Amino acid sequence: MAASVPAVSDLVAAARRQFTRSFGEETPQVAVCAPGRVNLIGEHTDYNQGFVLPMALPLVTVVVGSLNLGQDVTIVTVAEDADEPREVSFSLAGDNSALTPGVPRWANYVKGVIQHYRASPLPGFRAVVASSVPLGGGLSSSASLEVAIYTFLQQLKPDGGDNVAKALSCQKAEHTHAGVPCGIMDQLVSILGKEGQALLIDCRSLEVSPVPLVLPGPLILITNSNLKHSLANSEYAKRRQQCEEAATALGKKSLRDATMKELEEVKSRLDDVIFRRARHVIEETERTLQAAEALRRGAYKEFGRLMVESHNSLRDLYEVSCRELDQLVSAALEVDGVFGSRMTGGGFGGCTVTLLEAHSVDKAILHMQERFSGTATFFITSPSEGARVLPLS
Ligand code: GAF
Repeated sequence: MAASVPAVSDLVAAARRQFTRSFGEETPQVAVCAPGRVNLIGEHTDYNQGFVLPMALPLVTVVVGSLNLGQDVTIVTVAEDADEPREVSFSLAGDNSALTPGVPRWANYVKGVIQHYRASPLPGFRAVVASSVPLGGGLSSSASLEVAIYTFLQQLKPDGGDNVAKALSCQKAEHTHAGVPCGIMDQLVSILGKEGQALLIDCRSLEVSPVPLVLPGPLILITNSNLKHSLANSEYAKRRQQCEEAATALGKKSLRDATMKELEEVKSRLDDVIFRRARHVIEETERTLQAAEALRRGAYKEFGRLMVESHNSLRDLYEVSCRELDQLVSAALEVDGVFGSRMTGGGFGGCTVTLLEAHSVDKAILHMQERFSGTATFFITSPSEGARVLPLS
């Protein structure tokens, strides 16, 4: 059975209960949320200035809170599996030393966003964070926290309201405070997500074009392997560096500018690993454009085929998949009515995404459960709204 996605109002209610417990007040002044994302195709292309096709999820991070009179900040998390202190306090007075990354690690995202916020000085605040985005599950729990905090701060002190600049500030927070040299996809889709639409993002111009998912159409099934990935400790930074090496060898600013013909021409001068990394990026960028076109036409079989090609390339050329994700994808593809399936996000654990006919959902879940060596969780999802301010009654 697919799990149900918790309602945003339930998360807000949980955060408000904690707010009352922690601060002794009934009603916070502000409530906001920002979603996680699933990437349909275009993996490891964003930091190569290529294309990506993600959509915002109904899974969100909620922040509720109020302004403090001074510059003191207290934040409490209700995250279920936080194995670190759930409360952190610091002062924004003086230099920025209070914002240095440390423990608890979840608070580093908050500190990073404060540090890179586009208006200063920021007032102090007290806030509670609650999230339905699985932590470390490849669905951008970190970007959703960054964007939720930024959106919350915008209610306390307006920053001019430019969405792209907001995404870039949140991305910077991830670079400086989580040590992950991520691209821009996760933050941008968490801000700009639209109900019923995937977003084709040009990660060079940062232009975003909506790609409607027409109803009644196929469904999107997310399968969490529950194998936690750790981007910071993983090979993510190494992949990025390998791509830069390939671009330099090709005499290009980024792999976005390279063609397979040009890559073949320098093959003899390139290390085989670098060649394979570059090949993935060049072909994945092209696949993403084709996939967006296929989705617009409702050509789901073609879209599914491109998803599978993407997965195979991530497995064989980019080497960011793992046995568990491969098992889940292979199992999904054995079921009638499945158009395509692939790992999604940075890799090394986390989730797969599967496009399938509505009548095949139960069969697909059962089959994946049977074939999978671990314990997976499943949910059906649809494209949802990006970051927003929530009503408080
Ligand atoms: C992670 C990163 F944060 C994104 O920027 C992107 O590179 C993705 O991995 C891989 O496509 O989610």
